[in-house]
Amino acid sequence: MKRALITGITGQDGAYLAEFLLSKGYEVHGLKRRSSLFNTGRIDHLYQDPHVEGRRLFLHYGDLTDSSSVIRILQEVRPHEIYNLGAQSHVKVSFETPEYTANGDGLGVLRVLEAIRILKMEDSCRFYQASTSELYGRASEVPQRETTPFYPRSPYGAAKLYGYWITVNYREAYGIFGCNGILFNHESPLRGETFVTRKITRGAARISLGLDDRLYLGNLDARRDWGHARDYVRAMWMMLQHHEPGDYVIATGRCHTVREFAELAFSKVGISLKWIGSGVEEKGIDADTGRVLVEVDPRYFRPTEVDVLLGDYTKARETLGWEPTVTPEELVDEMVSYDLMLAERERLCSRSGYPVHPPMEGAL
Ligand code: NDP
Ligand code: GDR
Repeated sequence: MKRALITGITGQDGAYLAEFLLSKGYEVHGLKRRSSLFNTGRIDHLYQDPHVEGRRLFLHYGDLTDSSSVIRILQEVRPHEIYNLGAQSHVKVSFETPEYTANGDGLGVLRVLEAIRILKMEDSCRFYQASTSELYGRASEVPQRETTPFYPRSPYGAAKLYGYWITVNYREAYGIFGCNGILFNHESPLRGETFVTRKITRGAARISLGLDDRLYLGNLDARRDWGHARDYVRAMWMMLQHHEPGDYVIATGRCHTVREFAELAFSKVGISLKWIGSGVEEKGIDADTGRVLVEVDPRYFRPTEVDVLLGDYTKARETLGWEPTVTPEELVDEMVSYDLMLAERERLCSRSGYPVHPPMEGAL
């Protein structure tokens, strides 16, 4: 039985990947960091009682900022495949916590690679690094492909740049089967609520049920190539099954503005958004009632922005046979349906007199 270790198993991609690998018959191990509240909500449905024979999902406490825990877990698990997904993954937050982000997202990659070397697992273990389209930042060409020069625009992008190159270096220096997946934005109902797509689908659902009045967003002109996380974790696995290691762009080849994504999400709850004003004064109004539903809040602007990301995934298609299967419309549909279900549940609780605590203002 193949064994895989996933760092970041409690995150969006970690949850989809764990489910995918279990369905392929793997024994799956996850590195999970300690938190003061339960943080396994995304993988609870995969949980197996530790007292039951034959379980295939195991969690280990550790942290990418702690070499000793990384080495210990690798030694215990001896995985055939490592998927390094753990990271402080929020671009805006990386401006507030640049050193922390560099430590986890940059040096964290080195710690895993060094652990492979220390334990002499270079020939027995394949390594996937969660690289990102944020490496392109202010890109010199659109669409971006594997050969497009990198120009990161955030502490997050700069930390991931180190992770990218140290993976390439350990491949060339020590023969480690290391792959970089240069993944463009990918979303799902499991996406964190502070990323723009989920913030929008959640906001549209809550506004439509009368739980919220308004949604505050930052740069409406940013353009992103949004795919579905389920398609993208399959690409990670395909990279590690190929006969030689490589670096691959994973994208859909289509991009939309944040404004367009909002229009699509609101249309799914029966609201037609119309835009008035411009710049920070721009507002999204309900075309039928004139009520303001979306406002721009400069708090969500970034000191340096990435204007347009659009990926060319030709190499992945031709070499791995990978293709995205979910359209943007289907993605929005799935996310809005899920958020409508959550909002409906909250409304029912509140109507039945149970206390409901929405996130603190400003947290999203
Ligand atoms: P999430 O933010 O949903 O998940 C991040 C995971 O990393 C969580 O499990 C988190 O744990 C864990 N983590 C954070 N810091 C540490 C640490 N110091 N040690 C161990 N684990 C840590 O991200 P996604 O699932 O969306 O993304 C997965 C990876 O792919 C990330 O590396 C991200 O940067 C990268 N990426 C994501 C893209 C996307 O569009 N989603 C695109 C390109 C790259 P906890 O649950 O405790 O917070
Ligand atoms: P991104 O995702 O920065 O691309 O990083 P995010 O959804 O945060 O932002 C996308 C674009 O939307 C603009 N935007 C807003 N963003 C947020 N979060 N909140 C807002 O209110 C808002 N309004 C407008 C942003 O300015 C930006 O241009 C994601 C992460 O998953 C990274 O880990 C990953 O590497 C990249 O995708 C590829």
